[in-house]
Amino acid sequence: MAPLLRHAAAAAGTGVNRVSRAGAPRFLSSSNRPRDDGGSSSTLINPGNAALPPSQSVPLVSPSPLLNTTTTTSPPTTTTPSHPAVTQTHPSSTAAVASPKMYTTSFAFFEALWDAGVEHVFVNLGSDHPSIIEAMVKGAREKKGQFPRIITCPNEMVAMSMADGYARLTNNPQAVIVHVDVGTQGLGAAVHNASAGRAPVLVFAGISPITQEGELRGSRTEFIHWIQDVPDQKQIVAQYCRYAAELKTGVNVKQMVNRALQFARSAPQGPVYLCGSREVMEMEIEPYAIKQDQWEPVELGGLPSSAVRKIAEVLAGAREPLLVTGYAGRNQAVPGLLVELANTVKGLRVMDTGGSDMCFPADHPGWLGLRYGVEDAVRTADTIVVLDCDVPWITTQCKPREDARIFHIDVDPLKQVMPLYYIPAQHRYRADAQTSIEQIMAVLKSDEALKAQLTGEESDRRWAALQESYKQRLETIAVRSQPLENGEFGTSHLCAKLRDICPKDTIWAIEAVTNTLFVHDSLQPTLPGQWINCGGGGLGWSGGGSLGIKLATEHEAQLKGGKGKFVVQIVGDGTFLFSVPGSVYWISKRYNIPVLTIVLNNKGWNAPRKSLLLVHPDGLGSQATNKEINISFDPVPDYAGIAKAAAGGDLFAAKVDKAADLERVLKEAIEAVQGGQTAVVDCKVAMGC
Ligand SMILES: Cc1ncc(C[n+]2csc(CCOP(=O)(O)OP(=O)(O)O)c2C)c(N)n1
Ligand SMILES: [Mg+2]
Repeated sequence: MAPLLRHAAAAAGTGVNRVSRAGAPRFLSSSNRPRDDGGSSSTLINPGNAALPPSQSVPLVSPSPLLNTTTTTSPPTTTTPSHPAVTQTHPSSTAAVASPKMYTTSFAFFEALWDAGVEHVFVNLGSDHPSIIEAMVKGAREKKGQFPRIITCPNEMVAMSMADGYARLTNNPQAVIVHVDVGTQGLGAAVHNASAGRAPVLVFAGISPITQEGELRGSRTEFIHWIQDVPDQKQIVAQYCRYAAELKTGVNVKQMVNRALQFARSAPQGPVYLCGSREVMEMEIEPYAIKQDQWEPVELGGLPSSAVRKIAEVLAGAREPLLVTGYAGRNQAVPGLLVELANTVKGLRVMDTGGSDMCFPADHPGWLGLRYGVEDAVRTADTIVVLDCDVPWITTQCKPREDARIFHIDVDPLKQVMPLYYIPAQHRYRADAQTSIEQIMAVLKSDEALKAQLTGEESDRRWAALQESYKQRLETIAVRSQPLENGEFGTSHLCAKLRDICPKDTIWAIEAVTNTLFVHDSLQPTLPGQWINCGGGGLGWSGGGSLGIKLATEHEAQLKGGKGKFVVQIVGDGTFLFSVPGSVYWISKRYNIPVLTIVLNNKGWNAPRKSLLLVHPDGLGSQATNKEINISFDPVPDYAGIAKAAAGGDLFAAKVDKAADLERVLKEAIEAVQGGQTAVVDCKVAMGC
């Protein structure tokens, strides 16, 4: 019996052109894209497999022109065993007789992705993917312009980080295809990063064949199919995923894909994982469509009305109000709303905690910059609103006053995947940031008593004090951004230069570890979406991440007939090596994705020393050399050279160690990138500035 929705293709024209909260178009739905699947009354056939069990066999009805009922018109396939242990197992195996036009689970999977707005699939292929490869070729040939673009990724972590970067900029999930258990493990820290960074990404991996005697097409044909058969493959990444499931049949693959995407796109957004055996992915099914507009993510509400009034009243009466955030800028409408709030509640300051996104612009006097949980304003504030934030302060280093009024508004205030989490908030709400701030603003603007409280002398005094402290903050940063007397320079100077000479709307992809605060202070991002920080703890995000961001900005601009923004990756030297540069710069060259990479070369890992000193300030290691505590990169790798080799030599590679050369080299690198060539500049940075 065919699924009910199988004949819903005609009705599926109800898809809507979804628009993000920030107003930017997010998806091209099926309604914008002419389909050419030949209608929905096609036939499910499996011409060569007499052994097909009843659960996978569907009666023949009027054959679709897309489906070929004869054995095959393509050249006969010869199987070359990839391992001496490979044997041909069962005469009914259909591997050699499959029609090139067949409509399989894999093909429907790609259709589902496309119809859901997934336009790129980052792939690392293997023996689990014969039907995936067939589907990719069929799609490229038969559905030109209506089939996801496939990007070959020689390393899984880079693939996932690309999809992650793309999603963080656009909120539009892309897909990653990897090889069974080993490819899933190859995703490595990228799954952690996507989860921590609230990046919606759909990962699919094949599962080793579930039959071994040729009972079904896809049955085992290679030695490795035994070796890669594991008890529960999805458990490798499930704890980082919003949803992890196995495709057990092809007949509802589109529903399963959309269910996964619904989880990925519902707050808190994050990665999802699907896996399916070769046999299930090979299964021929009847072409079908679903009603795409029925698969929107869950919408989060705002604050209860009593809470809106309470927060508005406390903010209006606060002597020293503070807002701490980390992800609120993912919705690019929020930074502007926070500016409105800070212009209304004069004296409100906003601290970013580097969750991921630019949440508050550096040109507002309430800007405290990005701080990792340590900032005087946290110690002195009498009212704190924690808004979409994981770590507002680090209690052992810095904590709020005992009598501070603390409100926690978050899409995930319980931090459901963290075993240990609590903050001393009197009130906590699961609510959407934009809606919540709009609600609070509406009360502040309409209530006469509150309006009176927010204007007048006291308010003017606070505003003046805020301007003064902001001025001092900028002066401190400017002093730190000077080159050193010995002609060298630190990260602050380097980033001040970058800010001066890169385009104003540059998107910064940041993984600067112990230099992050200097980078943020000197770049002073002001535009929503302009700053994306890894946020997770799995080093190596920014290589793939910056490529994904560049791909996304180009793609979105092209849809409007324009050009994408300039993208700069700023990365620690240790982190550069974690990012798998051999893959990153090959992909950058292969797919013409030009980005500028700045390597912060401080000769190794500074972070472990900082961690050591926080616990053993006077311990043995505190006096030991970097070499002795095993954090030094000596001899120093040729970072730009590694990238150039990966790009087949076509890459702008440079090193700078003198402030006098910096501007010239950076300008050359920027020019190269604007001309279409990726650039890597290895910058020797002094410590602590
Ligand atoms: C995948 C992974 N491995 C190891 C670590 C532990 N770790 C945290 S910071 C760091 C050093 C990073 O070095 P670098 O990028 O040079 O930054 P720096 O410390 O010099 O600022 C390491 C190894 C990690 N976070 N992630
Ligand atoms: Mg370093």
